[in-house]
Amino acid sequence: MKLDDLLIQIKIKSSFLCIGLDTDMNKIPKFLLNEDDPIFSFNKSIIDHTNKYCVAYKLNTAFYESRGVDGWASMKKTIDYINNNYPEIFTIADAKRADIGNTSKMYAQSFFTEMNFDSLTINPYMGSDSVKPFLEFKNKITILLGLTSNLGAEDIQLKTSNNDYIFMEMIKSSKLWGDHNNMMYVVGATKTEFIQKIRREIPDHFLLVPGVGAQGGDLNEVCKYALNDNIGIIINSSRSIIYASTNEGFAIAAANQAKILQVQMSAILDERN
Ligand code: NUP
Repeated sequence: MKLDDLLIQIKIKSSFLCIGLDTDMNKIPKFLLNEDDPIFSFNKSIIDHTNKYCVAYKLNTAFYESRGVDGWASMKKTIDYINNNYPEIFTIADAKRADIGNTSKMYAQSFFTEMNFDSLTINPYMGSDSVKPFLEFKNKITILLGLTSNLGAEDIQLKTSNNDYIFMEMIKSSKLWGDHNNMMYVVGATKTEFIQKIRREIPDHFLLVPGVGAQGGDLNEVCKYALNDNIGIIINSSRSIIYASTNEGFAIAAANQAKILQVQMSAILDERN
């Protein structure tokens, strides 16, 4: 999928919402546990009920990998289901990979070719040779961790070096490895005070912004600083949407939560036009 297609979806749906399918066996409704593949059954219902409000689904691979071979099968079934039924939706494997170049190539093949995700999150701190193999895949997007949402971002990313933050040094270097057509950056919604600075450095790149919802990030605050002339952001929320309810109506409850965010996004987009 190309970024142009994502932009078209954002305009059609008046939404830049990404729903995180961080599907946890301990949190899904109990009645689903009798199904052959409870994780897939849960995801399928959530996808069928929420797709009109979002432009992307992000599968954090930890929730699948933690269940071994069965989890990988649920992940593959979910991605195939999205690709076959809602091909317009942008898909993200949140796996935070990267290694020496020879190994990165294998990660890229795994998530881009075998699993058929549109994009993959990667940890850029091993440098250009660890990132370039991902960028060689046509029509796939590599999403670099820019500034993460967690408290521990202060431990290293927000320390300074050469009079700037370490994460800014990383962005300044890494933006030269590809371009805004094949790279995006993750910026946590809990770190809005840094978004203006990030936007000055990478005005054209899409930002994937997690942390709205359960982590307390504020949608309006993020948009104030992160939106660019081409919209340029996808906002992810996982737990606040998919676990809105654990009873029979769980997928409808998730859709209601997604719609609340979509309506807010639509108002923000209208205000800019
Ligand atoms: O900086 C990051 N913060 C973050 O929460 C980078 C991420 N990839 N994430 C992921 O986004 C996190 O691992 C989870 O999959 C999702 C946020 O979920 P929630 O807090 O909306 O439930």
